[in-house]
Amino acid sequence: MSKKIVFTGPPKVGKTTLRKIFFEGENPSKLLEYSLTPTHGQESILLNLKEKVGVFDLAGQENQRWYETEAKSVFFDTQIIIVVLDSSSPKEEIVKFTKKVLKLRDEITPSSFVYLLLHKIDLISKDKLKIIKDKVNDEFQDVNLLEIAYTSIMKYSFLPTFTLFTEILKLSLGIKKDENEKYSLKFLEYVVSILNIIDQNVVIPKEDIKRDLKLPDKIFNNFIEYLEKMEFLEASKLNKKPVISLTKAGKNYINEIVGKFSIESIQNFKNNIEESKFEEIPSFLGFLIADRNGRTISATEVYEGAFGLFLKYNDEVEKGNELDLIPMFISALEKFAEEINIMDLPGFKLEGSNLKIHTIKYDICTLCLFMRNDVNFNSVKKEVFAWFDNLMETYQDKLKQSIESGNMVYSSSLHSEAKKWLEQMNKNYDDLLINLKIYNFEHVKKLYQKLDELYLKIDFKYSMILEKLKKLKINLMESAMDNNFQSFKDIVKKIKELDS
Ligand SMILES: Nc1nc2c(ncn2[C@@H]2O[C@H](COP(=O)(O)OP(=O)(O)O)[C@@H](O)[C@H]2O)c(=O)[nH]1
Ligand SMILES: [Mg+2]
Repeated sequence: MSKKIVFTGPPKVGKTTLRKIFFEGENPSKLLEYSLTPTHGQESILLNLKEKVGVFDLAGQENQRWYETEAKSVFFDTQIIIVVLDSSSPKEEIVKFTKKVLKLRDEITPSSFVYLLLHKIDLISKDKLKIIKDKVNDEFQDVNLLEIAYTSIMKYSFLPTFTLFTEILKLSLGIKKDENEKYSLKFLEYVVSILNIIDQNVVIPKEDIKRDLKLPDKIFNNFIEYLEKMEFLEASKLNKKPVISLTKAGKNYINEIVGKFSIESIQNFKNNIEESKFEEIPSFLGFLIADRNGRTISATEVYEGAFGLFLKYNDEVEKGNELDLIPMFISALEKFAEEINIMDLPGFKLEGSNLKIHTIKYDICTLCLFMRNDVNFNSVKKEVFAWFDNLMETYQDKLKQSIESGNMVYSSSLHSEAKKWLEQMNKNYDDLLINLKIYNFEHVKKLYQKLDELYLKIDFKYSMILEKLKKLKINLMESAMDNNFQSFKDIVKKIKELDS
C-alpha cells in the first residue's frame, strides 16, 4: 500500500512552494521570483521512494470544503498532515486553524502525525518569533502526534527546513523518529515545575499540581511515581484528601540540583542551542565529565571560551553555569529512563538544531561530548570511544578522588591532553570531509546549492537537463535520508559531468 502526505493551510502561506522544493526538486530562488498560480482543488504527485508516497496539496481557498463537507475524505489513510501557517499571522488564527486540523485528524485519521509549520519566519523579527513560539508551544504541548516547526526557505532557515523535510519523508515511510529529544527537554521542565510547586506550597493536593501543569494523567502519574520511588515525595491525607509534600531528601535534591534550574534557564538553554551560528561551530566543541549524580567534575573545551560562545550562559551568575546543569539533567533523565524504560540507554543524545550531546557511561562517571549537529558520529565513534576509554584508565584515581571530595579535577595534564585531542579530532574530521571519506549535511546543502546554480545557468529549452537536475535533487534528499554514502558519491559524479 502506498503512503500519503497531505498539505493543508490557508491560501498563500507557502504550501505549494514547499511541496515543489522538497518533493519535486524545484529551485527556491525561481519560485520566489515567479509567483505560482494559486492551487485549485487539490494537486497530487506520486513520489517513487522505497514505497510510493502520494503528496496531496489542498487549495487553501477551498478550506471550507475540505473541513466541512464530504470532501474531507481526502484525509483518509494519511500518514502525515503538514499544516502550513504564516508565522506572521495573529496568534489566535494560528491556534484556531491548528485546532480545526487536530479535530479533523482525531475524527478521521487518528493515527496520522501532524507537522505544524509556522512558515516564512524570515519575514518576522526574532522577538516576534519568540512570542509566537511561547504561545504556540504552550497551547499544544500536550497534544500527541504533533510536532511544531518554524520554517522558511530563505537563507539560514533553509537547512533546518530541509532537514525537517527529510524527517517528514522518513516518517512517512515508517522509519521511526527519535523521540528522545522531545521527551528529554520536557522532562527537565516537568521535574523542575513539579518539585518547585510542591516546595512553594509545602503541602498540596496532587490534583492541583496536575491542573497547574496541564499534564496528561499518564505522564503526570509516571512523574509522581518516579519521584516517590526516589523518596523525594511523601503522600498523606488532609481532610481526607490525598496530598503530597517533600521529604528531607526531596528538599535536599531541590537545594542541590533542581534549585539551580529555573524554567527560564532551561528555555534559554534550548534557545541558545538553537540560535548559535551554525557555520562557526567546531565539529567537536568539548566534553564534560560528571559523577553519577550529575555533578560536573571536569570540563574541557576545544579552545577557551568555546562553550561560552555557543551555549551562551545565563547572565545570572549566582544561578551557576548552565553548562553544569547539563550532566545533572542527563543523569536525572537516565535515572528516570531506567525506571520507566522510555529510552535506549546509555547512548543518550540531546539534540538541539545546532548542537548535539552524546553521553558515554562509565562505572564512576558519565562523559558528555558536545558536537555540531551534523557530525556523522558513527564514522568516528570507534576512535572516540577508544580515546575516552584510555583517558578514563589513565586518570581513574584522580577522577575518583575528586568525586569523593566533590571538587573539580584540576589536572593540567588531563586538560592539555584532551584539548590537543579535540583539536586533532576537528582537523581529522575536516580532512575526512574534504576528501569525501564521509559526508554530512553541510555537503548535502552545498550540493543542493550547486544544483540550483546549474539550474539557473541552463536555458529553459534544454528541458531534459533541467529534469535531470530536479531528479538529482530528489536523489540527494534520498541519500541524505538513508545516510547512503555510495549514492551521494554518484550524485557528486553526475553533477561534475553536467557541469562540464
Ligand atoms: N518570504 C518568504 N516567502 C515565501 C516563503 N515560502 C513561500 N513564499 C512565498 O509565498 C507566496 C505564496 O506561496 P504558495 O506556495 O503559492 O502558497 P500556497 O497558496 O500556500 O500554496 C509565494 O509568493 C512564495 O514565493 C518563505 O519561506 N519566505
Ligand atoms: Mg498552493
